[in-house]
Amino acid sequence: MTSTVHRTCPLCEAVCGLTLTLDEGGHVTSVRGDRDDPFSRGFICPKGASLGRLDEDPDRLRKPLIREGDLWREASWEEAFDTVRQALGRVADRRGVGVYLGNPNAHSMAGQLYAAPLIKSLGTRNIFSASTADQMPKHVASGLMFGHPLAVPVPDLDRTDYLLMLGANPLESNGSLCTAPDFPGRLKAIRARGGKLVVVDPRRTRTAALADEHVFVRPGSDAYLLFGLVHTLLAEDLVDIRHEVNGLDEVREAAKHFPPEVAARRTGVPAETIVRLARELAGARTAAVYARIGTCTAEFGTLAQWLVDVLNVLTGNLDRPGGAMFPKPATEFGAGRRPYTTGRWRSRVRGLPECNGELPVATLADEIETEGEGQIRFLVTVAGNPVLSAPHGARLDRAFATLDFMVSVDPYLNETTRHANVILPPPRMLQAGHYDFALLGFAVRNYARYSPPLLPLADDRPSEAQILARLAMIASGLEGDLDEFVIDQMLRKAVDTPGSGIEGRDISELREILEGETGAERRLDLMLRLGPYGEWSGKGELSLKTLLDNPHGLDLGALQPRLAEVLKTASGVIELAPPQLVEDVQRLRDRLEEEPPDIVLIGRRHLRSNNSWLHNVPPLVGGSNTCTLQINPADVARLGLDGHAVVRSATGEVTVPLEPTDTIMPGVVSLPHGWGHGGSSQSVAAEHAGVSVNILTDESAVDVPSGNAVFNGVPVSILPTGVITAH
Ligand SMILES: Nc1nc2c(c(=O)[nH]1)N[C@H]1C(S)=C(S)[C@@H](COP(=O)(O)OP(=O)(O)OC[C@H]3O[C@@H](n4cnc5c(=O)[nH]c(N)nc54)[C@H](O)[C@@H]3O)O[C@H]1N2
Ligand SMILES: Nc1nc2c(c(=O)[nH]1)N[C@H]1C(S)=C(S)[C@@H](COP(=O)(O)OP(=O)(O)OC[C@H]3O[C@@H](n4cnc5c(=O)[nH]c(N)nc54)[C@H](O)[C@@H]3O)O[C@H]1N2
Ligand code: SF4
Ligand SMILES: [Mo]
Repeated sequence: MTSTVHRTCPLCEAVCGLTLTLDEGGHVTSVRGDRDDPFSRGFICPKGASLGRLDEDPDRLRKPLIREGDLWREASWEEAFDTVRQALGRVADRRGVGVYLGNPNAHSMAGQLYAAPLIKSLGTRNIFSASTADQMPKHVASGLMFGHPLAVPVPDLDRTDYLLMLGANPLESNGSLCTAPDFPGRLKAIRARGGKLVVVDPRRTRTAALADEHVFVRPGSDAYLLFGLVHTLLAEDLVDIRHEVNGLDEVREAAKHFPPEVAARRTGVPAETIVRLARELAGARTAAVYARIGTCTAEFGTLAQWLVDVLNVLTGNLDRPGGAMFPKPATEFGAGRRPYTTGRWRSRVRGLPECNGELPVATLADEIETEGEGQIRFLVTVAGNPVLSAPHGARLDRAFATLDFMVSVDPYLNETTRHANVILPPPRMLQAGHYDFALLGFAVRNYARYSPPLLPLADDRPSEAQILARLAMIASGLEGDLDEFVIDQMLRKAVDTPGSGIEGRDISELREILEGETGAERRLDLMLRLGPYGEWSGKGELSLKTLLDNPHGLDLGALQPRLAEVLKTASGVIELAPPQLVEDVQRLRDRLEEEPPDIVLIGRRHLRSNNSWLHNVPPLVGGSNTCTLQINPADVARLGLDGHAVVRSATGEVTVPLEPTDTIMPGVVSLPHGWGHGGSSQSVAAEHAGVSVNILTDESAVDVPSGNAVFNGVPVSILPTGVITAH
């Protein structure tokens, strides 16, 4: 007997609905796109199609591992947790504890519901995550402009007439900070309805090839280009501001330094193109500017993210259909703190500012290696592989080896977790429930879908939620049920809040009403009920049951204007020119005076990779998914290269096969990240090892306001192999 089941794909931000066939033994025999999902409508990509292979990868750990010297042995869950408890007991000062949270936490209920209590129980400010190797510039820009780091406007893809997209390649990535299953189809639809798509990228990507226009831009220079656009809008009086804003004069003043001719010099985009794009943006019936990883993980990441929304405001496109809009997720983010600010504390060694309660991963190695009070000696990693993913990961590889103790929650023994003393593996993906707390907050349609666990857990095996809850309880030294504690706190707050749909009601009665098989489900039920469509908000009827009754997901409608609801600035209006950002403009001006490097390195993604961890699935590696250096043929000739080359940066060097292609600008080379496999339990990945680009990226370079890593625009030199040079 086979069974057909449905669940959300947990692998990327597109949240596609999947239809799986399972055999009697619970093995996946087929995976298709779920045609009845109102959001993804049957879309699937090769990663989703391989979910069964990934889920049953024989190299996934089935039991906890304990390391003794260089030897690993399987252990019982009790022994594994006890080992952690004892090691934490030996930590005299919790300031010496560090935490690193990796990207899959954004996709799992465990990460979304239990990482925060774990951090709280550990009682340390040494919190690091993949966010500072990714989107922190957007959070900082949104926090300062709109008052909440999660108030991130997304392009209204399905209705816009004009999309200006920078540093994103959704035909490979399927989109980011813009949850849109079948992103490629949605882009094609813009053109089909007579709209225009412009892609700005140092490479002519598959996304660029699909666009009406592709604009080559020099890496790291997007902030100049965006300022050139702002300058033109203001100079030509093309501004149509539809909201109350502070700081227009300051924006005008700052933009004065970047007329199109100046922007052209640095970006390589002709001044006429900049002027034309500004006019097109202003002239389009509706338009949206959207910029992603290519512009975030860059030297001026926060300035670029800020200017994106300055443009959306100036052109009258913020918060209107077809423009850049704020989603209304079923589990809405909370009030946030007022006013939003960064730098409430600073990192011990480099003095880098805290953002959203965390410190830049670019300084994690400093905090481990530098002696003194608060030196990290005990590290917890959850779903992260910073040895391959963090800037200068090679240094972290060495630093992790010096720790007193490390515990990793991860299904694999890999480049990072090999340094752990204890590895706690979560069970199969199909044994976990799935709700996209984070990603639905960036969705281009309001939508909700819950997938309950499809397979039961074996008796002694904890879910990932239980693993993290257990670690949190060990760290807090408290006894009891973490979920019920959280539920109690949330209910107390809601019944005390005037005007809440359950003001003044009896807490124990409400607890009785909550449904769910697990603590995680009960918490989801509560969040849905209290959320903007929820039964207990007085505005709707949504609860866990509604979602269980709609296994293909629930369409909650097109995005609606809602700026007033999301705006949390102290002034109550949009802050168009936050002082921290205006201050950073000087850095942008200073850089204008410097000679740009001859060759710079950028990254890229391949449809069948997912950061560092899908290279162990045979159908996903090989073919065009390889770790090669894309380089323009003119540079190959100029530098006298052939076959392979040595790429050298300030932090290290690697030897890589060349992939000459005129799709990349001269003076720019590209290596994908997540390669460089070794020392891991992943046997297939080991055969396709590649090299880690993060041997070359420099942790000393950060985007100043956010502390975000700089992966794009890294100065490098390229040398023929066989040439021996002094180091
Ligand atoms: N040079 C360069 N570096 C980059 C980037 C780049 O563009 N260029 N991109 C950056 C970006 S955007 C990101 S998000 C980061 C990602 O940085 P990380 O999150 O540190 O790296 P990943 O490769 O995503 O590692 C995910 C880890 O989680 C494990 N894992 C997978 N599923 C689960 C699960 O369900 N539970 C648990 N507990 N573990 C799980 C995997 O085995 C793997 O060890 O990399 C960054 N690094
Ligand atoms: N298949 C696949 N999908 C993924 C991932 C994956 O590893 N593989 N990772 C997921 C994660 S964690 C994330 S954060 C998202 C990221 O999603 P995207 O932001 O779409 O990421 P990329 O596909 O790397 O596209 C970034 C583009 O920026 C360009 N670029 C580089 N430097 C610059 C620059 O200075 N300026 C401009 N304008 N462009 C530049 C690159 O050439 C590249 O085409 O993807 C997610 N989805
Ligand atoms: S696009 Fe993303 S969510 Fe959709 S099937 Fe592929 S990996 Fe899964
Ligand atoms: Mo990411």
